[in-house]
Amino acid sequence: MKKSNPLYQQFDNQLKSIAILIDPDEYTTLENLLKLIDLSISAKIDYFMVGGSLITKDTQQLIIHTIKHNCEIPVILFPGSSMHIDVEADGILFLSLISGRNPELLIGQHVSAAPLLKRSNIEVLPTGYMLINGGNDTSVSYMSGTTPIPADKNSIAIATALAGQLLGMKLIYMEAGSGANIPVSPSMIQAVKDEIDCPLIIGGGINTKEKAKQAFEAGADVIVIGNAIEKDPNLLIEVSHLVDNMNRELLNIH
Ligand code: 1GP
Repeated sequence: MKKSNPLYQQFDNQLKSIAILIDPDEYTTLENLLKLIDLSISAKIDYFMVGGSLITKDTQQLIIHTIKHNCEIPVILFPGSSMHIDVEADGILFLSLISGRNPELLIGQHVSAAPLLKRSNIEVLPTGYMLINGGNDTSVSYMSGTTPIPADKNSIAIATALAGQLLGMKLIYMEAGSGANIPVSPSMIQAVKDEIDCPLIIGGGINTKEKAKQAFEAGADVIVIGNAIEKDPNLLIEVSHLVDNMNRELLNIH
């Protein structure tokens, strides 16, 4: 028997959350990783996500192992392929790239990964993954061989997210791509959030507190920050205060 669904319950708790994305290819030193873990503990971040669309270094296992031994923050795999599974992780975004038409990323990789996942204790989080045009070419679009949804086509985003939900996906992740010039627009976030019932994750190009605030106010339940943390560690503290205030309001605590 698998354990119950603690991660999914956390995602579905109606509160705002922050996830830090660690790309194994961006790993520099153990010292820097430990600093990031300390910072994440003080900022009370909710999740670490580890992974990326192209992994060329063998650092993922070390990163996950180090996090698991230094804090209680859950580690969620953000895999680019079925080869990127690590049983030490707490959960996996079982991503189906529903904005694309690449069968490998809609079902193929999942078939390869399913037996290992079934035998593991990793909590599987079925996720409809949608690429949205962020104004520049991104690794994820190139590596997946798929065309992102145009940034101003809210109706396509809504229909795609709804299809994902009707197929049984438990989370929807709208992604402008790591380092996107333009994050997913508040208008698209709101349009999709108004139509779906499941938690909405937003990532790609969120590099200021204002962009984080806009995404949350538009309806994001979780925001994912990757690149920006390396450049400005204070951002994490700022966004954490923001989330804290928003959650206090949601819980009506003053
Ligand atoms: C990418 O959404 C994540 O998959 C994070 O993007 O690196 O731009 O924050 P950034």
